[in-house]
Amino acid sequence: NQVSILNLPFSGGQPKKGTEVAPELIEQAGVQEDLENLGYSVRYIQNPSFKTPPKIEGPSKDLIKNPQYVSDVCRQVRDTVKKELSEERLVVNVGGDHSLGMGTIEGVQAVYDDACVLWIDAHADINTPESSPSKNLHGCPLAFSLGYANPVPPEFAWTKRVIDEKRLAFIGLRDLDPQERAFLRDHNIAAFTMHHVDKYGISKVVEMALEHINPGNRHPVHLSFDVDSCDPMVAPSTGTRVPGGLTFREAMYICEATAETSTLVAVDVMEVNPCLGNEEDTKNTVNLARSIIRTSLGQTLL
Ligand code: DIR
Ligand code: MN
Ligand code: MN
Ligand code: MN
Repeated sequence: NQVSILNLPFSGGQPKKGTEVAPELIEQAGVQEDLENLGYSVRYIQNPSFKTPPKIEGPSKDLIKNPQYVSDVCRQVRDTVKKELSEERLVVNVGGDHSLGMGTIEGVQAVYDDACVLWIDAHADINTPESSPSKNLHGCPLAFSLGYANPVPPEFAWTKRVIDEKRLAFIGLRDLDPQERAFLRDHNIAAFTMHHVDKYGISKVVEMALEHINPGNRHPVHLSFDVDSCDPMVAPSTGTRVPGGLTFREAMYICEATAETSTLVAVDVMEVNPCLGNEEDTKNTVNLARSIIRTSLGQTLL
């Protein structure tokens, strides 16, 4: 029972400073002790070098923001995730903004090429650099992992189509851009919005999502959790708050149900921004991140 916590202090995929300080605060909240109490032996990996963006800009800077910086960091993340997983450790990726997802997915798929991805988010993060209205790369990671970016900007030539649409499901969606809707519909991707959570309840939604991507529990699961999937009352300190999100318990239920499958290999906790909101907001959002980690790694209420 070994787990590696990757501290990913990075905010280059979106314009608001602050997500780069989240991993440190989440760690200080007690994640390492939580996981040790669950019986894991923990390796804690710091990546302090992400903190200062190098003054480099790529050829695609008019198409998307910070392409070279995001690409360099995500590539390093891919390599670290790959290395830790290949030593038969679970990996907890603590962001940082969600552009990091292109690195965590590639790292997971390099070791478990049949792994499925459960993406918990208010957003689908499936914009291509061309379709993105914001030109922020945290809205694009899945387009790279699915091979939708055409052309692929030169900085991201290392990305590949590593997941199949049938191995991907979303929960929590409620803010989609036009091309994102088209991708989800045209490729028949299992996209559970907040409407579905209201209609069926969270337990049925999680069951349907897992049954779709992981029938018979035969595949490794990569859970990628953007805290903006949660309601702004639950996760106030995040960069793109959208009303009408998951409750704290609904978020925990997703983690509990994933843990119960015993197939989890990696979990990402992304988009905590401690610089947004007041002290209480930051404390609550950091604690949410801590709870997502320990619950998806097996902590139960009883
Ligand atoms: C929006 C917002 N769809 C974009 N995405 C966010 O910038 O592409 N993802 N905030 O978490
Ligand atoms: Mn996201
Ligand atoms: Mn694959
Ligand atoms: Mn989001």
